[in-house]
Amino acid sequence: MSDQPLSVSDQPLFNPAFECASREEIRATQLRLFQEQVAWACERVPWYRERLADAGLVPGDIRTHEDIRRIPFTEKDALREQYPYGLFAVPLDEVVRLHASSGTTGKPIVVGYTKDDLEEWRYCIMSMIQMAGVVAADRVQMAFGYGMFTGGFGLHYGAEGLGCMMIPAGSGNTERHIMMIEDYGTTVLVATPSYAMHICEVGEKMGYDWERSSLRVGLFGGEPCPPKLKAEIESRMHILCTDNYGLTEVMGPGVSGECLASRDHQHIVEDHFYWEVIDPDTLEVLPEGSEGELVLTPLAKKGVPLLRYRTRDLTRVTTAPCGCGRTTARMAKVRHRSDDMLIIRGTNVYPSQVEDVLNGIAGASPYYRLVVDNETGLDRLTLLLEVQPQVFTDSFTEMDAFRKLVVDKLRGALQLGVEVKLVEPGGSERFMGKAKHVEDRRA
Ligand code: DLL
Repeated sequence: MSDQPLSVSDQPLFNPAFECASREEIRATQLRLFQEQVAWACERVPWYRERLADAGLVPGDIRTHEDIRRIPFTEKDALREQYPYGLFAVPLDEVVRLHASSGTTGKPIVVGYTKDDLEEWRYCIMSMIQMAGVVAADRVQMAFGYGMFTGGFGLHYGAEGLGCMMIPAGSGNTERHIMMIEDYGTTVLVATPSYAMHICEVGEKMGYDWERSSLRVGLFGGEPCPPKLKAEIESRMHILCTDNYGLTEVMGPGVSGECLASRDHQHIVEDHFYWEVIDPDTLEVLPEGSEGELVLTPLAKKGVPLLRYRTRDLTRVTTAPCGCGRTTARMAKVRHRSDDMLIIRGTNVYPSQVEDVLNGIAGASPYYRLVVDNETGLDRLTLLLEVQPQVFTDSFTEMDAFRKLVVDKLRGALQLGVEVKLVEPGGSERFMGKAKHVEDRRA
């Protein structure tokens, strides 16, 4: 297929009346929808009614954006404690779909969607994938699983809604994915970036020529896409790799997505999500542009309304004009979460800091794993790093010199001694969903 990604100027807008409205209009719409959500949550969910009453509030008290700050946050624990249906705002016979996110410990988070919620979700996905240059003529191949995870069904119905040919391959069976791309003329791949990288490698091993492939856009999300991984995928698969963000609790994918003009930010679908950025320690709302934790309130969700949900994802948001013409706010790519910080012998380390170091080392692949243990009684951080074929040799001296270079760079950046073990090309685990980069073996 000869179609090239659309240029910014001829990219169609999904809902220009809102996406290009003035900031004042956007904020006014958001306030009105927020007020409706507060009223809905308090009327239908006793838990919210009590929480607001404890804060001395009734829905009518929310008159301005400043008033919103008086509403208590909702935390993940509340969703766990109310498992499965405690926060549902409609009778269960009005719920037409359930999704869940497993997390690492305890009960899953369960969310329910009414028919209207599914329509709203479809809207969010349609506007988000259109930002990435996806058009009705595209053939969209799904490599997320169709299960309780929101990625598969969420993007499926949105792409279908836009008029795309949807190819519901699902995750796994990587060789078949490549065959389908070739045979069906797939133009858009939906996957986690980790799985996209794996599909790329398997294709290369099969002798598939990505440069000649019909594929032109990747719609990637569900996990951070570090710059090095993005660059690898773009150059090896010859596609435009776009990133989209979301989380089960507030809906799933469709919260924000990359446009063609602003490659390191994602436009928030602001008629469906109210955003705030807070300091995770003081819980104060931060001024625009500061890095902090993203707090989201879905503005049209009827099944399980959420007020001021603490996502734990760290980002910064700007309302500066964007080259694509949209006036909606943009969030910087999420690289880490406030709860994925490791404390090693008193030093704070985010996996994304390690990624940034690796990014600057030629020969370091995007595949790595951090293992933390304290077998000796002292915390120890070990990096298992896969090397790229161009630096892999039989020479122990050369490999050890490379290893020492990585140790030195990490010590310089993190102020911490990290043990580094090198893994041969192709020797580390590949993931079909979200990659797991950290293993904390401490008790
Ligand atoms: O991952 C929803 C989703 C599916 C988004 C497909 C995009 C595409 P959960 O499984 O609940 O939902 O995980 C949500 O994943 O709080 C972030 O920490 C992380 N995350 C999701 N998308 C991105 C992204 C889905 N584009 C959690 N960049 C979120 C960085 C992401 N992190």
